Amino acid sequence: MIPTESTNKNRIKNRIRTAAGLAILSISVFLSGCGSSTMVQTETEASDGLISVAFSEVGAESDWRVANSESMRTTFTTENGYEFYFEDAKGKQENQITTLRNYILQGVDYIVLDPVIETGWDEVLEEAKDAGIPVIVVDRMIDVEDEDLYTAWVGSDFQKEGETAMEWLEDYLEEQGRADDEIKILHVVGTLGATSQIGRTAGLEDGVAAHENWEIIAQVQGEYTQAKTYEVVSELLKETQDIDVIYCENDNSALGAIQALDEAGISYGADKDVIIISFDATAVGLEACMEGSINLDVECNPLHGPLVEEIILQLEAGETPEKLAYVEETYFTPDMLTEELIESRGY
Ligand code: GZL
Repeated sequence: MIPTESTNKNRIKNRIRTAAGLAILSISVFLSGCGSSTMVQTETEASDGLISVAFSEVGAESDWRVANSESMRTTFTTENGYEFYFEDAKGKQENQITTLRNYILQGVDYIVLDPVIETGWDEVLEEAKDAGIPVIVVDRMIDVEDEDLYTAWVGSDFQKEGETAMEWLEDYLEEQGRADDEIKILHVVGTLGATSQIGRTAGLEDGVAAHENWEIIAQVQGEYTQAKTYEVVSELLKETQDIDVIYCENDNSALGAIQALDEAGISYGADKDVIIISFDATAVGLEACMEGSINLDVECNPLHGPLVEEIILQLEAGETPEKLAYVEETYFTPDMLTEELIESRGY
């Protein structure tokens, strides 16, 4: 959607504010001796009439992440009236902070941040605020002293995702006649400190606390990747194979666990010994679910681009967006899935 006349006026106002903010920032940074000697660029390269949107992405660690990046790229196109900047932090917060500082010096109109972990953002977001650049947080949340350091957040209710998994597990065990069995759970944890990890772990731990016959027998760090999960689950299977459920905090971790189970000759999935629970509902996860290798895949919608654009257009029109915007999500079991449905989802 091409911005209207009023949005151009707001942007010019924004840029004047940005230039002033940057002038102060560059003088203070220069005087403090830790700034570069080159003149601070106070304007992006964006040709006139385009809104510059600069995205700091966590990395490319999972299929979910790739879909999230693609959603932003396909939303903020030149045809839609945007100049889009993108940096992949390779999972490192220090890379994101450097990227944000570069965006601030470029004087972009908007910063979009997917924070690898929740803490450590106050200082750089103060700099963005001083430069007059609104920050929209997506996916994971930030834990900052001053909530005004970000304008809005778009993402999922991760604890609810975990609770959904626990409610499904209770019903599934009931159907299987295992409601009173001792249930041993292996927990494959996502990136420690990520909001998605904090929420999904809380959902699991609350579910276990509510069932005295359920027990988490081990927590291993899968880091949201197939390779790391394969490594840590393979190691654990050398110690014990007395496992009823493997709770994987994303699809790539579920695929890593499945790879380790295959090598150990352990059956898993629909109506088998080991129940596999996963999160994200990306195509790779849903394919495994449809064939019965994953019992439950809880959706985590990565398509944040359109919601972020709604927020930016509200700001351009001088309106105040909601602080928090939750994406719609559901869950999938093998009986719910077809090739057509998976194809239709686009990620
Ligand atoms: C969830 C997101 C998580 C995904 C993983 O919103 O933060 O990070 O569940 C991704 O696949 O790596």
